[in-house]
Amino acid sequence: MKAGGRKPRVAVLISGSGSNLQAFIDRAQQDNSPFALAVVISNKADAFGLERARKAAIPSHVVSHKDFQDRESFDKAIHGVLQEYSPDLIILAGFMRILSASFVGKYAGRILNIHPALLPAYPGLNTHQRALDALERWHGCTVHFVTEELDAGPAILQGRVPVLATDDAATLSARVQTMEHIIFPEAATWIASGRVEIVDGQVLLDGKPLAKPVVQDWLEANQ
Ligand code: 4DW
Ligand code: GAR
Repeated sequence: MKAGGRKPRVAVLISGSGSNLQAFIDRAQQDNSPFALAVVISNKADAFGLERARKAAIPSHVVSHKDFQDRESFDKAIHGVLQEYSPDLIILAGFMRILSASFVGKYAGRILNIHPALLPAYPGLNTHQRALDALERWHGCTVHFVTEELDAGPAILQGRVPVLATDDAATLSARVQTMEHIIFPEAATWIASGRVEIVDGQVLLDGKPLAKPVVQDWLEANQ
């Protein structure tokens, strides 16, 4: 990622708890951090992630979707805040508002989302319960580039976790979230350090086309 000789700047968009934001804060605070956190934006004033940003001394803004008549004007307001911080990369960390095609176009190839399933399996909501209901043996999370089509942009990295016989949606979700906190900053590191780029909609890892996302297994990550 070209960032004009400085560390790539990351903006994190949140709506809630911000545990993924915390994983980015922890990574950014390490000595060899490949990126700097420039700003946190929440569409909800009571998101706990705002508290995490405050503790880490990262500027934060609330842009409530309720203050705008339509999606375009909400997105323009988000864009306006982002412009003050000139981010190189935008992280959707549990951000729950659909961004319009024109917004996504302005930041093409520079927006990442984490989805709590092994895409293309289980797009949409309620993924953990749906995986349990289908008696899946494996579940997980996917970091992907955001395009205007939901849960469908090119995937970079997946975290795979076992589904245990004793799991309910809460225990499965907790295992998946542990993996999210590992792979999301990792994927951002690949982009910030120039290992991953997107060219004509195709993800390149170390210059080679990535036909499928890299898969990181639970056991590997937690040994
Ligand atoms: C996502 C997809 C749909 C909704 C919420 C989140 C996944 C991540 C994401 C957030 N914004 C995005 C994405 C994405 O993948 N692609 C784009 N933008 N372009 C969803 O349906 N949200 C609804 C509201 C929920 C709420 O406020 O609680 C909505 O109407 O926006
Ligand atoms: C995460 O588990 C993420 O996978 C999910 O929201 C949670 C946010 O948690 N995202 C989606 O469902 C996107 N469709 P956090 O606020 O603690 O990071």
